[in-house]
Amino acid sequence: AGVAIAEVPKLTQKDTYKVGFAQTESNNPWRIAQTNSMKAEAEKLGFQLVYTDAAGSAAKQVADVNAMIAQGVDVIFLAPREEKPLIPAVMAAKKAGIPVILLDRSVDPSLAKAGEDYLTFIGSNFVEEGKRVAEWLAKNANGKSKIIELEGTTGSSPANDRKKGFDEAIQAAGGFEIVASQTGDFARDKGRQVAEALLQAHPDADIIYAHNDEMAMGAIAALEAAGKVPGKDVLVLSIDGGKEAVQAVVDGKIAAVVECNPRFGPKAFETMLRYAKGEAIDPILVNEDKFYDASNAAAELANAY
Ligand code: GYE
Repeated sequence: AGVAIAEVPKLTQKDTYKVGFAQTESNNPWRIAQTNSMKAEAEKLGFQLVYTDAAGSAAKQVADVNAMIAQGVDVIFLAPREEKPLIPAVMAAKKAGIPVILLDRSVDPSLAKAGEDYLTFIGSNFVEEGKRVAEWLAKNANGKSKIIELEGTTGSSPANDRKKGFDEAIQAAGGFEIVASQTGDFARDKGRQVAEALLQAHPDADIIYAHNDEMAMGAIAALEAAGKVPGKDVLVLSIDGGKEAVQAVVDGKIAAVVECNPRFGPKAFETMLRYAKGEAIDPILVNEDKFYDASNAAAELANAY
């Protein structure tokens, strides 16, 4: 008595499925690419997709998942905006007998477990992404050393892990100093505003590390407004690797970008179908990410999302 059932709900094999996809927001090209990839794959398979957009609100996203449960979807793909507030949604789906697959962001591992409360997490290794940025700097910063870090959405797994991976690797490299680290909420305008304020407070900063392309583009606007030349006075680095950012690498405004692959559709639905067949699913399914800098950006531009 009082012991939780340590098992993900089963998924029966059927000809077609009604599938929920609870998106977190749609304010950037990465999100749009992810949504398009999910919609295209559902269409290809002839599955009905119940799509919701939480518009940047964790509370709305919980309500969206509850609405999907009420509609009786077979499975829920969830891109949890933040690590803790979406736990009740994961637990409600489990209780209703609906398997959840986490896409692109994860939930707090001390509060919900893969293979128990949800099936698996499909996405990038964010610690590794942050580490790759730091390792590039350790080799190529050319004496630049004072870093402004623009963090993603507070409490989201990519913001937590991109900070962890970067901060640890940059400390280990030695010779660098993170002079300020503040959230820009993964958004362009917020990134611009925060970069503007931090550049005023730390005029000697010569590196900006942004947790995503949107904030990097905002930081470039802030630098230019302050009369500084991105790529020359200040190195800008980011994560995501959308077309605009890869073009900025070609133009010399962004020094390097770690890709975060947004094309989830094929892998998401394949995983769901393997589960329905009764196959064992790994607790984490890691996406492969490319890396762009001046050495390959022009050649890779056409492949960027
Ligand atoms: O980097 C960002 C998006 O969760 C990995 O969220 C995703 C991040 C991505 O809004 O641009």
